[in-house]
Amino acid sequence: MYSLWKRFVKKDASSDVASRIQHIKKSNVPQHIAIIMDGNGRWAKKRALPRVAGHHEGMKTVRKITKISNELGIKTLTVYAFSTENWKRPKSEVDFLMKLPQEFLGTFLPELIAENVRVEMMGDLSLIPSHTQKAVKQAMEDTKNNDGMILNFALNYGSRGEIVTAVNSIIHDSKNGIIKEDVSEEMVSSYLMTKHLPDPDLLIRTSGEKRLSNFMLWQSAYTELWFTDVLWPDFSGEHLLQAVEEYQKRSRRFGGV
Ligand code: V0D
Repeated sequence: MYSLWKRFVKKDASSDVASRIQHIKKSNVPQHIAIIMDGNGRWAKKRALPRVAGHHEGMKTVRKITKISNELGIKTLTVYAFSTENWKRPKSEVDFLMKLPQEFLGTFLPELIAENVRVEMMGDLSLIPSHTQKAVKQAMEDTKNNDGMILNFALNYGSRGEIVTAVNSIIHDSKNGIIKEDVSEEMVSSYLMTKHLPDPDLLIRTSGEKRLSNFMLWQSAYTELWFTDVLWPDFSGEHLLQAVEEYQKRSRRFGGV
């Protein structure tokens, strides 16, 4: 009877989130995690709610996962908020999505500042509505001196477009004599929107699809990929811990000589 009780207590303690965080932090935490936050529409459909209700719930999940990522000691979290392909959605849905940054920042920016998080963006901001631009630029400005975790939003981002822009800039700088040497991998990296960031160590995609969908193609050359059927609004700290634990197992297996 006693040993059964002891086993119960032990099991309960080892699955405790706080102790798992401590365990994870002792070895090889991914520096940079990138997430494709898929399944918001499906989450809403399952509940007979409009698609935008799923997007709204997904926004709250971004906040939740930012907090636990910070606690884990992750240095950069990049989330795919809006792709260059997402403009093809109905105008009413796009209009709703473009209000989410303001709501997110209005609700959570004070907490992010208190947690020393720096908010950054990658993507072509010039094409998003000016009210959205204003909110995200203000957030970047308000957090630019924070030296904790970077929360990097991919907004109107597409990886092939990013690479094409980089190639054109390289050609431009070559013609102007700013670049004299041959193109190298390091040079291409230094012309991407992620030039100041390490490549992602771990890429998570929720909701069952197993594709990169034009997200960080160059940067993900060596990234560990982790897929789950869980829909983004249902994604929890528990799932993030699972992904990071799996990442640590893989890098222990392949990392050693
Ligand atoms: C909808 C799931 C936070 C994916 C998450 C403009 C689809 C919720 C932001 C956000 C979106 C962006 C910038 C910023 C602060 C917050 C966001 C969009 C969509 C598209 F500075 N969630 N979120 N932006 N969704």
